[in-house]
Amino acid sequence: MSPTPTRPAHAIASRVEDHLLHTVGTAPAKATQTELMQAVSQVARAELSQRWVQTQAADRGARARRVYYLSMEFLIGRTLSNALAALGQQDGATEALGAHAQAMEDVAACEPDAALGNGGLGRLAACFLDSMATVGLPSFGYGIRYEYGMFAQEIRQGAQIEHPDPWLEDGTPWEFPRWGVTYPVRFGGWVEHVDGKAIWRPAGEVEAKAYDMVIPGHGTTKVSTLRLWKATAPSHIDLNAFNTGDYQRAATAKNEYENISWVLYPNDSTPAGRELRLKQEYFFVAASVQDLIHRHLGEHGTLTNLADRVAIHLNDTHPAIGVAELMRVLCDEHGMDWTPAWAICRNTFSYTNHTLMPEALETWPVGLMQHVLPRHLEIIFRINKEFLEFAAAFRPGDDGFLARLSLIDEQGERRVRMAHLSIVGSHKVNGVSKLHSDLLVQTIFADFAALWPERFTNMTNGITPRRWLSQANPGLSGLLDRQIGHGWRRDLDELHKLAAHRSDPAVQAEFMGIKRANKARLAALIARTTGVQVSPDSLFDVQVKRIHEYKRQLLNVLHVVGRYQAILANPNGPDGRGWVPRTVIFAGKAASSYHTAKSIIRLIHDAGRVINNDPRVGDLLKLVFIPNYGVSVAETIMPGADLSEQISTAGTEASGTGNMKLALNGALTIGTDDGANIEIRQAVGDENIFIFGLKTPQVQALRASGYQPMRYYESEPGLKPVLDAIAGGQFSPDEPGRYRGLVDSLLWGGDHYMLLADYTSYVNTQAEVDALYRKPTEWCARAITNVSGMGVFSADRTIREYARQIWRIEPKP
Ligand code: 26V
Repeated sequence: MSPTPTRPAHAIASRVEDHLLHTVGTAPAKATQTELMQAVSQVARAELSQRWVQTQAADRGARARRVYYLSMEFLIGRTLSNALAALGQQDGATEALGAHAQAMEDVAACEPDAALGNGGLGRLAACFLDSMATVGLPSFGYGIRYEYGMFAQEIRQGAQIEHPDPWLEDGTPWEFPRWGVTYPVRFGGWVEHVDGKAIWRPAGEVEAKAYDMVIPGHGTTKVSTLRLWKATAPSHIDLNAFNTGDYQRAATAKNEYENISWVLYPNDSTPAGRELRLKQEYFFVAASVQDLIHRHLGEHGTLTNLADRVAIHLNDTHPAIGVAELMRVLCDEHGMDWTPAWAICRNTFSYTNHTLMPEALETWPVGLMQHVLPRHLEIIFRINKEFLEFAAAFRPGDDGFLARLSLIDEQGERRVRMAHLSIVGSHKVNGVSKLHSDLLVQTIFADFAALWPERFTNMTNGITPRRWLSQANPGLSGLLDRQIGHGWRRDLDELHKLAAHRSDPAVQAEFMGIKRANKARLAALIARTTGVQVSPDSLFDVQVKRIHEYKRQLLNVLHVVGRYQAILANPNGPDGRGWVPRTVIFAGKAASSYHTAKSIIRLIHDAGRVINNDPRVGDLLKLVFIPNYGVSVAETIMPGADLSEQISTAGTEASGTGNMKLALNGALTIGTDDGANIEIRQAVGDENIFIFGLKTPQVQALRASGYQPMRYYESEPGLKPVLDAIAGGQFSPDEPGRYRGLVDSLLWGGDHYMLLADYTSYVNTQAEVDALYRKPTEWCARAITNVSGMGVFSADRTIREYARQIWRIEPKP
């Protein structure tokens, strides 16, 4: 593929000057980096705006079937470099900035991240938008325009401190406020039943205002739209208060409405059962449903063919109330009968599950739903009644079966199970890796799978190669362009061609040179953010992701402490050949109320302080934690990694996507037989990945037979001194008991994620990693093989599968 035709550089330069003067309002000669970022963004924005108008007109003209991707989270990151790449304006922009003696990289870094998501689920949604635009799928993303995104993480004395993220403070060049696209969203009140008709008498109302972000496709002029909703007070409300002169009351009232879109819920340790969260969910779903119905009626004039023209996708259960909302709109507002409405509903919706963790499955107290959405609760009860009648006929007399299937959990405080609503209301339900999809039908959704086996399917996750290779790793991209051509950006399977060069000395030398430069860049980031100097010649061992017990960052720390002790005990290395120098790099945020996760962050810092300052260790071992992990930080980390840590307990990580980003950038994986690691192993071959530890059935069997972590503590070589050092305060001499609880949760608390059972296998496999790293040409050949095998993990592949098998939309070639 030749990337989008490039505009003459001088044309871009003159437009930048123009925007500096007329849009930014500054003298071009005096423009700061931020002002230059603004001006260059405006140049790209204008071009994207044209593409947006053209795509919309084409889709409208074709009365295209569209997919609406409903997600509470879109973790976009920065937009400028991505937009310039899609428009073929990179060279022009670089040249224009050169005239101001500025580098593109520094100017682009002035843009704040749009961090409207927590982690994997939100970033996946952002990668999907990129792919939907690139494969030319008529599509909209719908979400919330949070005023405050994911909290910023500061580390103070080793502990995480959260700060608000006012990313919109200085405005963003990337949004298009859609004046006039506003919808009312109602809450509360009661329901009257008159002549068999339900009439909802809401107690309150807010307005949802549309703000669009244009999502450019790559190698195409197609774009997609991310429509985000902002909550505002209906104008008549505050006017009344102002008229009476009561400004204080007016301001308070306004806040009560507008707080709905203020802040992203950062809590993914346990779902927040807060009323405001439920209101957020309904707010963006109700606005989106009104918007898509308005568009559909404009094009088709009837709702009877809605399911033929519209696919609505639920990204996890957060938008699941949409099932009840669509029923309400069809029946109560458009007078449709229940049965045809229900058929439309089921044929329109599809749902992705992103986690097996029982504590993460969303439920809402019936009482709260009655209070916030009384009509929706009635609808959910009716859906449930008809569903349970159907299920009872399937397995007569089995009350346990019905109780497990019910949309209402009747144990204790009655709660609505949002996953059940999503499954019953959808025609397809998918997991995000083969293993995860299998486990869904074997475990948490087994009863539904017995009823409807054909409803369940797999869509293995993917990532966009534009951001995660082309943009993040220009060095490696250049090598690929020279060796296999440019086509991989739109057809990642082309990477296969690289395999033939895996042992070519010239290619290897270049590949290693690129990795070395990326590591130097990462080392500079580490020095800047942590003050620790690390050597780019050491093995860069990377674990970057949200901090969760099941992801087992603590297992990684146990290995680091074990290695520290071994270096002290044996300075000449385990076999007298010295130690392979390692830099162990962590990054990730802990949910603010997740104490164990925060304690793990603190332990990393405490252990790092001791190890990094021990003169006996020197460069042989460094332990660092890069603060404020997010999309932009990840773009520097991924290209600089040698080793990718994907060490969750088998059967707990739904897929992982960081595993794909790291392998795509030439890191070897050390990982468990979990999530997409399994498919990565299949893609790169067993010899090119380090898989260790218990497999899912073994985890299940060991748990069933009564796992006793203490046995491992007593018998596994090296484990006891590691745990004793941490628990005894060797790394926290100012507070020796600081990590007693953490260690006790392993020894006495059941070690739920079985760190101790996998410890020895992990440590032994790390020794294999060292052995391979001593042979640079062999390591390099394997790294190249990893890159060449990653084609299948393009989000373009994932989106084509969703389009064909779930949304029934054939993407335009
Ligand atoms: C996880 C957990 C884990 C235990 C405690 C409670 C809790 C609450 C929320 C979550 C995150 C659920 C949603 C999520 O982000 N899942 C991630 O989705 C990614 C994209 O499909 C996938 O690659 C990750 O494996 C999955 O964790």
